[in-house]
Amino acid sequence: MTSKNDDLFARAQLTTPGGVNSPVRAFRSVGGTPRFINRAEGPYFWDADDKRYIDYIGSWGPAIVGHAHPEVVQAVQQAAARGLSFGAPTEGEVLMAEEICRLVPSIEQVRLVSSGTEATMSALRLARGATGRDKIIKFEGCYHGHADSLLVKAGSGLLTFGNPTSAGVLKDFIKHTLVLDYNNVQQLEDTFNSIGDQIACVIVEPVAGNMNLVRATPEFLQAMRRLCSKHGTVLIFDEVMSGFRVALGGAQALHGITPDLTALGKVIGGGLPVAAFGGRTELMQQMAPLGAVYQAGTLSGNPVAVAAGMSTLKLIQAPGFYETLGAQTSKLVQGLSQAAKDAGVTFCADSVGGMFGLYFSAKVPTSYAEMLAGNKEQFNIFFHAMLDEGVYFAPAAFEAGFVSIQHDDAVIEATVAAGRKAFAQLA
Ligand code: HOZ
Repeated sequence: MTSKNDDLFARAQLTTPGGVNSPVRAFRSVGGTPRFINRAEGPYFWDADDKRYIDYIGSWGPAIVGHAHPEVVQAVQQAAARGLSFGAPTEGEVLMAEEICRLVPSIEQVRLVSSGTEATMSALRLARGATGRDKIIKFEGCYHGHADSLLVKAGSGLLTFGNPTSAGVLKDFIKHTLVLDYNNVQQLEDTFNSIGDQIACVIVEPVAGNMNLVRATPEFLQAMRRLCSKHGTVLIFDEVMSGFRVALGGAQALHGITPDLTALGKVIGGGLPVAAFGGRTELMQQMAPLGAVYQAGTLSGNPVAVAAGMSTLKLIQAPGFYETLGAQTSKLVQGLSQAAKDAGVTFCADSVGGMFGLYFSAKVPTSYAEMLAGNKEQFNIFFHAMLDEGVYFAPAAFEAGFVSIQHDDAVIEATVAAGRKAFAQLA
């Protein structure tokens, strides 16, 4: 039987590099034909052949209230009817800035942008502008979008395709980027002891979601905070994934750590392009038009995107939202872990709030090296077996997964039942 997914993929490759507009979508790591998604609702989406999948990427995080939530759709429709884009300020942007500052106390002022890449890139520029220093620290396996100076030993698609540092990034652009090991406190301390006063910023995913899911240890984040404060270095939490996902206040709320700047995205756009960076007023006021650090965007604070984001931010504040989201995500990882154990497959899983990781290894990884040691071949077999059963996980072993509030018990149980069949293929 011919598949519309195959047809679309063949056509797409004629006019688009690799047939996709973002590399991981191409299924090159797992093999096979990418599914072309036609529509989505709640915890499900349907491909071009009208096959239904339980969706565990949720647009890589934004679909936290489920796909096409009626309130979000209505907010978008109403905003669109008032005009799509003005290139001038709107009340919605004021409301969103106020809401972000209220929900994330480390953010006293915020600038809205359109993508996580823009948010981290601008935060980096601000840190360098504010400190007058060149060097930055990032951690191996963390992915902060595709700005040049951050595309070094990065996770996500770069890791998936084995090119952790992108071609086309000039050595001159990255000579100031120091890459350290995630969760290695001693190495961080040694680096600060030798060149701390030259470091503009440390940027970190406080829950890494681009090398599968790897938690930062409390000691690691606390050391980072202490060392940055001591040396006048700006601490940037990249919470594009973890923000409003692992808890209402993000990973910084879970850890009780106050970064100087935070990058946000995904959930705050509710599926449309909104991202943000923000932090201490004294720092943020160095941005143009008040200060000398420049950043701008025609679609920044777009009224339709802000409407989607604001209605999503309202829905996630329903009583018990994060308790339910976290509980459902735990049920998923526990159910799959039990299914693997019953089948005799070496497997484990972890979750933080509504974000999870699946690992074909004996223990949950705490570092990039441990994560790389997982059995990628087994993941690929598992991925395709689940896909056949109508369950869509991220098409790469080095990505985190995402659960929505619409993944109820029946959905989780159906996933675990599919998992039992998939693990049986690996036993
Ligand atoms: N870089 C994203 C995953 N970490 C994938 C984005 C996409 O393909 O939509």
